[in-house]
This record gives sequence, C-alpha cells and structure tokens, in this order.
Amino acid sequence: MKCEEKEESSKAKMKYSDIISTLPRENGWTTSNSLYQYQGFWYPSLFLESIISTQEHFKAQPTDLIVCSAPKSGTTWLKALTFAITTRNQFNESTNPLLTTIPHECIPLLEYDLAKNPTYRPPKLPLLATHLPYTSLPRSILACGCKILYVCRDPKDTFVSLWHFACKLGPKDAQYLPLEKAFEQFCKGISAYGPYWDHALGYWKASLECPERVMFLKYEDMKRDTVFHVKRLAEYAGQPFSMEEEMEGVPQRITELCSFEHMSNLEVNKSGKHRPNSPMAINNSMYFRKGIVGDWKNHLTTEMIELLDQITEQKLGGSGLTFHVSSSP
Ligand code: PAP
Repeated sequence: MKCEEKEESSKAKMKYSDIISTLPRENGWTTSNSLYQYQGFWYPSLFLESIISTQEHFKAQPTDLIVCSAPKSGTTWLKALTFAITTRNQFNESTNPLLTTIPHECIPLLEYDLAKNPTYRPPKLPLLATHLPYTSLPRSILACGCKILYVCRDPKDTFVSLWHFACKLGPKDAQYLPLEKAFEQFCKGISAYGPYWDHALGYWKASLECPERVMFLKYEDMKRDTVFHVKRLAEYAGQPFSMEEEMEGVPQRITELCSFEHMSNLEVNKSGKHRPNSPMAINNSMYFRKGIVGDWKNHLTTEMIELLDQITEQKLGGSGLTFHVSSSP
C-alpha cells in the first residue's frame, strides 16, 4: 500500500471507530462478540466497519444481481442455485466449482469480501451477496437499477438455525447464550442483522413496489417445488432455460446439484473452511445442519411458538407477507 493510501485507510478507520463508539451496544450471542445498533439494525462488531465502508464505497453496476438475505434464511442454498443457473454454460457436471468450493466462496459478500476492494467482480459472474437490510443497501444498488433477489424463511426456523450456528461459532472456550436467552433477544430484534421481521419487510415492500427489480422468495416455497423456482430464477436472471435444456432436464439437474443432501455430503462442505486464516474462519459444515422446514418443533416450547407467531403477526400483519406453515407442534 502506498503512503497516501495508508494514511487514507487509517483516517477512515478512525472515522468508523468514532461512529461505532456512539452506537447502542448489546451482548452478542457468544461472549466473544457484541452487537451494535446502526441504522435501526443490529450488527456483529466484526462486520460493522466494513459495512459502513461498503455503504460509502461500493459502486453497483446495472448488470449486477445481488443475492440478499438475513442470516440463516437460505443464503447458502440461494447462492448455490443462482451460481449454478448463471454459470451453466461455463461448466459441465464434473467441472462445476460448487463440487469443490462452498457457495460462499463462489459469490462474494459485499460487506466483507468487497469492503477492501469495492470494484471487484468475480470473473464472468453477475452475482454478489449481502445480508444488509434494504434500507441500508449502498445507495448505488438502488440508483443503478440492478436486480435484487431476496430469500426469507419462517422466523421460527431462522431463529433455531441462528442459535445452533451461534453455539458453534467462536473460540472453544466461548460461552453461549442458552436457547431461552437467545430467544428473548431474537424477539426483541437483537440478533445479527435483526430485527428479523424488519429485514424481511423492507425487501417485501420493495418487491411489491418494484417486482421487476426485487424478487422475493420464501425458503418454504423453494423446498416445496425447487424445480419451479429454479426456472423462475433463471428467467429473472435473464437466462431462461431453452426448450432443449428443459427437455434435457437441466433445471432438475441444477436442483439436484444444489440440494441439501448433495451439497452437505460433498467433501469440501464436510471438512473445508470458509475464510481460513481470518478472524472470520468458519468450518463449512456449519452452513449445513438439517436443511428442513419445521425443525422449530423440536426446539421451541408451546409458549415460545405462540409468542413468535404473535410477534410475526404484529410485525407483518396487513403487509401480505405470511408463512404458511402450521404452528401446531
Ligand atoms: P448464512 O446466512 O450464514 O449463509 P444460510 O445458508 O442462510 O446461512 O442458513 C443456513 C441454513 O440453510 C441451515 O438451516 P438449518 O440450520 O435449519 O439446517 C442449513 O442447513 C440450510 N441449508 C444450507 N444449504 C442448504 C441447501 N442446499 N438446501 C436447503 N437448505 C440448506
């Protein structure tokens, strides 16, 4: 790094830590991590500097396709599907990078991977990803009219998934919030990139206002009929399947390649590490737990279920956004 660049970067760091020092803070779900409230949402301390920097510096291009989600609502799956769909003419079944690379390495995260290099684009790939809420997206994304994909999941399953993930995160000696405490925090909106409902609602409203620019998907619907959604995604990405591809079963093969059963059994996803040698190093296997709809029935009490459903109704009622999953345990 040149001298002036070094100076710029340390000035920016100081500016960001000044901003962060004024923000409301809460304990995170592990002892080693705090959450800060910024622009109405709670963010892990490790991400905050790069989030602010990304908001300032990222320049979207009209051809970008941004995969958006709150954590644990189907990101890994949607990344795999969109990657497989948009690169289907570049690779064959034995050379597909998804066989040897976790989807998170195939599609970079704006607020981490692009924070230091905001103009980077993966070669021959229109895809980028973010967990940022709609209202906090870098302005250039909204201004340039590029397309956005959002996946959302029943808050009960997202909570259970998030809690399991938090329990495996961090150093071995870190203390984790018991499920009951994490549940209280989640209900108050204090979870990574939460309040979860506000996150979903921002994209939901944008998708109603501008369906050609924001496509809203639900994990549960995708599970119910994945092939149908693979075709919708291909159309939305501007790469619809040809009659020939449909006859050859390409949408079905992409569905199979990206299925939980297939992906979770790949060696890279069983034993590899995401971002090795960084403070954010994570075992790839942590992104693949059960991959089902309704695991909340095995973890939440009747009272917890009622409370979460009530909050969901209060927050989303009247918006048209619902989760058609029976809440009886
Ligand atoms: P992230 O936001 O940290 O990237 P994300 O992928 O959104 O995580 O969420 C992980 C969940 O998606 C896990 O759910 P679970 O804890 O309820 O099991 C994970 O199992 C599930 N998941 C990962 N890959 C797939 C897939 N290919 N198909 C379906 N679900 C999947």
